[in-house]
Amino acid sequence: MNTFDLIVKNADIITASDRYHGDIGIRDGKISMIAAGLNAEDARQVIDAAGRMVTPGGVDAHCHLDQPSTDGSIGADDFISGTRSAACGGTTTVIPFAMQFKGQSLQDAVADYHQRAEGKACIDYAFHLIITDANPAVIAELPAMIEQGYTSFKIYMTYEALKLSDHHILDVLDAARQLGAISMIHAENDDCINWLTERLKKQGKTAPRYHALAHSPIGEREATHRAISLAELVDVPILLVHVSSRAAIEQIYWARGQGMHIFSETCPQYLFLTAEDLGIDDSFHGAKCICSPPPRDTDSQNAVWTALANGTFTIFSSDHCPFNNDATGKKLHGENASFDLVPNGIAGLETRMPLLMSEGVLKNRLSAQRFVDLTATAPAKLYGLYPQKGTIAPGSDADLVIWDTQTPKTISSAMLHTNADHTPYEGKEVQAWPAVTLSHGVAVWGNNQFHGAAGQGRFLACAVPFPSEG
Ligand code: DUC
Ligand code: ZN
Ligand code: ZN
Repeated sequence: MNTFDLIVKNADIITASDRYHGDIGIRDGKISMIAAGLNAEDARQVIDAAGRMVTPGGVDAHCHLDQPSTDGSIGADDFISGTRSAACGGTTTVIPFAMQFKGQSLQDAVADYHQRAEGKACIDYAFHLIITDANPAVIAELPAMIEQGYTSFKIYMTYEALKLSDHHILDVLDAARQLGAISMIHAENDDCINWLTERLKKQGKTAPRYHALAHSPIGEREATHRAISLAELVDVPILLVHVSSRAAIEQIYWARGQGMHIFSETCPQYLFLTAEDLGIDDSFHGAKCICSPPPRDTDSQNAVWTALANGTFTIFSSDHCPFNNDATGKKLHGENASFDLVPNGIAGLETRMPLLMSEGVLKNRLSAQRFVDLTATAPAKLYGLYPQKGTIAPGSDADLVIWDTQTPKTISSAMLHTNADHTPYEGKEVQAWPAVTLSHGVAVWGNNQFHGAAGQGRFLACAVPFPSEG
């Protein structure tokens, strides 16, 4: 009998802290041994990774799959197409959202999302809760939610159907503190957005490009500072999601300097798109890139790169939330709809890892170890999945990416595995793509083909990130 099911030989192994050469022995879906010179005859299968970086499979901790929208639009990806697309881009764990409708119990919300995921997910998944109604009965449900493995709560400061008042945010933060959970905050000032939107519309400025003006970085900065202040009041760590602007980054940097436990996330759209992608004229074309917060200017792009490299950002996620460019999605209200009626969100699960590897690591903006931390290790730690996920170590799941950095690729919608009918990165050149993605030691992507199957992914119950010491 073979000792290993698979050996990945001659790998350039990269973790968040190390880079070294070795062979990775895999058995029963787990990494069982890492050593130099494992005997190929001890394995049923061998992959020679000579000259190739091998990183942990990505953990994409921000994506929206099969999430019903409050405006009737329909997201392009369900759990099959979304997780298939993730696997083909090197992501082996996703943490989408289970969104509570106002008036719904959290228990009912998670039951609904389990039905959406079961038998469909091609890679492993956990859930964050979106809390839209923080009444006392909902707060009282949180200990049971934690017990069941939902240890992160997303809170919105904007969007009429989702937002919480500062009072209710404090209630959730207080509960998170007692339970050792992490709250994820969408920080944009709702009144600023509504006031600016009204003013722009009165001036007849309704094209997609005005979305970027309505969602001003000043509103993002104010809400970021307010979220930090609320967390300071309660004395609890928070994570600021999808941070887009230099102004917001400066608030986070300041708070860290004060010793506060502020974690933060950014996304590919804030590195590779600008407000100009929403249009430089009044055509509707730019609706494809409407997301919130919107892409900013090159100054903010530079600030995002710096904050990724210097540790201000904790994690790098996609905020994958694709809508087709038709009446189910971007054109829900027609081809000339005002920007505020266009569903927010873009596709990003499949391109997240290749874009950051290509433009970050291969262009020397980030070390390979920092890449691993941002895309896999830090999200696994923050959301209570480490060390099962997010690293290359004996005992960890054999979720790995073997990288091809020798074959240039031009990103096109046709080559991707999402159901979305477009990508914001159409025509962009990248120099890196997974040659092979392993999930539990089995190739789900290789030879430019998806080899996974619906239902292969398993639900992961998350541990609390901040357990009490006592
Ligand atoms: N903004 C969000 O907050 N969520 C989904 C997509 C988006 O653009
Ligand atoms: Zn958000
Ligand atoms: Zn989101």
